[in-house]
Amino acid sequence: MKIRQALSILFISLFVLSCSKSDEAEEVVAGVPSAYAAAKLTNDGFTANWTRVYHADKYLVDVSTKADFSTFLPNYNALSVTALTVDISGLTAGVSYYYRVRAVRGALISAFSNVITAEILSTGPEPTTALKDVANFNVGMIVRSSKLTGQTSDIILREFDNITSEYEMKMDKMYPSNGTYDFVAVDKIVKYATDNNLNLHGHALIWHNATPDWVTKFSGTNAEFETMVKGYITTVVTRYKGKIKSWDVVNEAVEDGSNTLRNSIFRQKMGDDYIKKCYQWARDADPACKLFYNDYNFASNAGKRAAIFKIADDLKVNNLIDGLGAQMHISYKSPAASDIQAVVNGTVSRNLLMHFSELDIQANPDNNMTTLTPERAIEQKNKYKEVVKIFNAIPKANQYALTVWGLRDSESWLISFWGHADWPLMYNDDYSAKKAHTGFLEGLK
Ligand code: 9MR
Repeated sequence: MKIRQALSILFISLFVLSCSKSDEAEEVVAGVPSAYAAAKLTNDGFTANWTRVYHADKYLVDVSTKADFSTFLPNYNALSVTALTVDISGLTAGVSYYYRVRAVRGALISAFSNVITAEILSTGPEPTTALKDVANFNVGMIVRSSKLTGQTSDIILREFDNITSEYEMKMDKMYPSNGTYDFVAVDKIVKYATDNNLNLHGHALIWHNATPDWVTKFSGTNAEFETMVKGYITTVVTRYKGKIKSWDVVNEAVEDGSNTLRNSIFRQKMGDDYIKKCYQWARDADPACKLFYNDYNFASNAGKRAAIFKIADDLKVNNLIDGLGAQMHISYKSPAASDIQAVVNGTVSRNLLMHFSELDIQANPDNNMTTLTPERAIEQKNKYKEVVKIFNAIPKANQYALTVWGLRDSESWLISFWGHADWPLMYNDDYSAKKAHTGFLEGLK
């Protein structure tokens, strides 16, 4: 009797155990696959891929040209696939497709995965509609005095209506030795801007990274140093009064990490209010000139953003600032749109002009590519679009310009700065437009 009792307890326990196991399995198969970004984009297809769902027998893949899947591509309405990937082909270049996946086990079907957008590469060159013809704001490009001719100039004149000197309007170039100025390059750029009716943004009077040696090793007293800086700012701003419509007076004054004032030679010799003094001298020299403060990591670092706004607030009390430059040396994956928007919101709420002053978008920030892949070109394009869209939505009265920091990829400062391949700009080396350029245009819509 005891043995029979023991056996029946054993059977009951095994039964309960097996029931609870199959319950578990049912729950698991109801798990939803996560769809990954489309891989291997070509001009007629892509590879859809997704995460494995435990115990699933197969997956059902939908592909549509509508984000709400109100219609399906023939053959791609619940296409049954046992692998975790399927090649989708026969698609049309330039069209966006959407895909989603479900997992199946026996009669059970999971909910839909997230929806992935795959943009099929357009064939042929990107459209070269001139940016300035479509934008309702000034579109800027950097220039070098030695490259104001040929195809570079053709593109500048076709696409842009605002220019910034990449390095020739900095103290190390304009004021190479005490008492001796060199304005040859600047004069050339000013003439180019005037002849071609381009707005010229001045960049940058005071920047710790472009300070000549004789200034960093200044031998006189602090008072003499200050007189020298006043003389320099007054001379330069007066010389180009009415021709250079705006200046970055102080560039990158905030220290990384601490977000306090960088201990530049200017701060050491002139004190914490060196910034205010510099803006006052620039204002006195050309009261109509728009004065900007310009810095990097303005979007990506909230602490730095606050420090920059504090500088602006202090200057604004005395009406010494008109605008803020957010450099926008960013990557295809960061900062988030909300952080870029925070820069805009803080600038607009202070009623200052906004200059996205040095836009370039790294496509290879992790240095894991040797050529720009079609997928990454699209991700980069989407970031260009996002940035332009945010700038385009700024109230007219607060839009100054959106300046791109370089024309062709190989000319970008980023290549030597990071020491590896990247393609951060809107033009290929053969002067053809990249997808990034199309992204800029799409951001204007
Ligand atoms: O792109 C510029 C590079 O060609 C110059 O050698 C360098 C020094 O003058 O400045 C680069 O531009 C910088 C800009 O003036 C300020 N923000 C950071 C930019 C990249 O370093």
